[in-house]
Amino acid sequence: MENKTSFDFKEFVSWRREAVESRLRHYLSQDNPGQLWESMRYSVLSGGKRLRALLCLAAAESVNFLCMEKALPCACAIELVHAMSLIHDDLPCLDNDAFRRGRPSNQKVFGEAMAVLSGDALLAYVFELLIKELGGQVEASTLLAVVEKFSRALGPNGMVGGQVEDLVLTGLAPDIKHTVNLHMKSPDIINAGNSGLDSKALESMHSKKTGALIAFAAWSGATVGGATPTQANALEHFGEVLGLAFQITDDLLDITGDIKELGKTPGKDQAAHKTTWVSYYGIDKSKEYVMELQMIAKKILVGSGIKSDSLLPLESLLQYAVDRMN
Ligand code: GRG
Repeated sequence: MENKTSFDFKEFVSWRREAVESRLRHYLSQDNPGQLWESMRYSVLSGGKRLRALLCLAAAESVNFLCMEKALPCACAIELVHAMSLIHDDLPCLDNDAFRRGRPSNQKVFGEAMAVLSGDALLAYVFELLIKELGGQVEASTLLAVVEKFSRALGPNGMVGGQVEDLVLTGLAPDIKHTVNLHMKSPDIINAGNSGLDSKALESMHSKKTGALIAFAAWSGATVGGATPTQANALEHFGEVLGLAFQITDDLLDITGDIKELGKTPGKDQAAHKTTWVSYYGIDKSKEYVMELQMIAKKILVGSGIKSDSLLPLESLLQYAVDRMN
């Protein structure tokens, strides 16, 4: 893609991050007293790369360069849900992590019960906000499509389903195989256990657990920005591929990263005998696959029908997702 020098990625990111932070502070304003709001603010307003929000805004701006404001509620809704998933992920019943974003995790500060409840509250609040804030800006049919896709990205066919597949793959949920069998369409995974694991099972888990929300970020931004269905679908596909590259990078960082830079405890996957891309394929093959995914994602952008100059932020975000140190 030409004309790379005229695009300043640092400036793009810093502007939009500030807009996202400011809107999130507004949504979780100090005017709301009490421990529940405290706990919600603690986790949401604790930094983070805001990659999903940036992706949503970049997708929106790729089809309509004046629509950052319009896409902001959606971008923030995604970050709110992402924060809730991190709160729950750090609970003793899942990853049992004491650190997140460079400070004690929510459950360590507010206790387990409040961590469960603030995650729940965030999840419900997201839909209240989205309907109120986006509802005034887009057609009702667009809002409905966004809400439907968002719910799907989070539920049994998305993040929660992926988290359950993760438990099953890692052998941490032997007793629920029967239950899973009743509710999910992933017989490969259900029958795999650790020994029969294959790349399909890993991709299925990653694409639901991490990829679904990232793909939704790209699709929703494009849709709110006024993309044609073909363009929105192309960016969704781009998000899926970026999501997988991002997750494999995350698995690599768990091995190669350090606690200061990561802001969370490295080595947790290995310690918990977790099934990750890296534990299955090794470091070198995983890195090669990330590069391959990058090429695929770039091709999807080129074939999206969107002007190449307008795609520069998305292309840079792709690079950032795999070059990051945290
Ligand atoms: C959605 C209802 C509902 C429940 C959540 C706990 C759970 C169910 C799912 C776990 C999802 C999860 C935590 C996946 C890992 C994704 C991942 C790689 C997170 C790290 O994301 P970064 O690096 O974090 O973008 P920052 O801190 O930068 O925002």
